[in-house]
Amino acid sequence: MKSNRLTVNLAGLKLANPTMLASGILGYSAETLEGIVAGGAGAVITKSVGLKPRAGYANPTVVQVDCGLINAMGLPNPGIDEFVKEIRQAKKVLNVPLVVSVYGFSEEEYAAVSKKAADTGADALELNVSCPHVKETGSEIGQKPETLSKVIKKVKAAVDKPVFVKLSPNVTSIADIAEAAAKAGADALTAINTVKAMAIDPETSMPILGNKLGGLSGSAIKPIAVRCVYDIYERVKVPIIGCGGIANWRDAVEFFLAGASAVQIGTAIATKGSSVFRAVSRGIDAYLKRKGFKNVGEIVGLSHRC
Ligand code: RRO
Repeated sequence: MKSNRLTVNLAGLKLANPTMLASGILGYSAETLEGIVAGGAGAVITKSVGLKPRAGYANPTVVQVDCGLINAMGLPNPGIDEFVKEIRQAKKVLNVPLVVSVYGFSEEEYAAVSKKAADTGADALELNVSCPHVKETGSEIGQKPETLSKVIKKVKAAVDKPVFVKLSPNVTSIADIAEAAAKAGADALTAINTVKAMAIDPETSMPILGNKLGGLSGSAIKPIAVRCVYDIYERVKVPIIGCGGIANWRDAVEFFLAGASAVQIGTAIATKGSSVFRAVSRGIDAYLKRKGFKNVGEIVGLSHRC
């Protein structure tokens, strides 16, 4: 939908509205991304891609629980050399910014994958330093400030595009991690990735997921995500992208008030379909109009006044 109230400049990316597809449940083919944009997303983020192809974990990889989903996909992806074909195609058909989510097992890998994605046309990178259950990448990098800083600096030196950094809630102080990321040059911080979780089947007496441990997403984690955004906003000046359990305009507004400049939606697509983006945007627009605000930027961090 077109409304000046909804436009956002996010670290140089111009968004017609502040809703973005979260990396994770969808986003490999240009065709699926096109469907999400048709549903009203202001930007899209791909599933995480690495240097080499990865099969991911054995099934089951997703389990539905009260108020959400627990997933342990295990970073399945075709590898960047194959994925550049999708980036090229996506750039041809999408009229919104395309952000490529990147992971690696070393700072060199993060930089190499980021460079290939940027050279192929990605408008920005989002570094996945927060996947909760793959060894030697994801949160194993994002929970160590020094390692995280090295990764970000290496990527920033390799690309000339905005670098977003997606943070994990599974740490003692997300504000400390956010500060390290900001000092290393992150252009925006995404908060949050999934919360470490598991489910056990009483009949078999066994963990349900193939990997046993997974990450919880959906409305169950929204209050955790709002708290994380609030904590980060208190500490750093870098723009924040809120993510975690957003399914309607009220959820999105809560994140803006906590300090987010844009929001990502993922799990809600499973129940609401891709039109959730347009529905959320329309609701935010109506709220801003009713409250007399000219642009969504005016409500970012408003809950910090006292
Ligand atoms: O692929 C996954 O299992 C996965 C990833 Br990369 C992530 O960042 N967060 C998550 O919950 N699952």
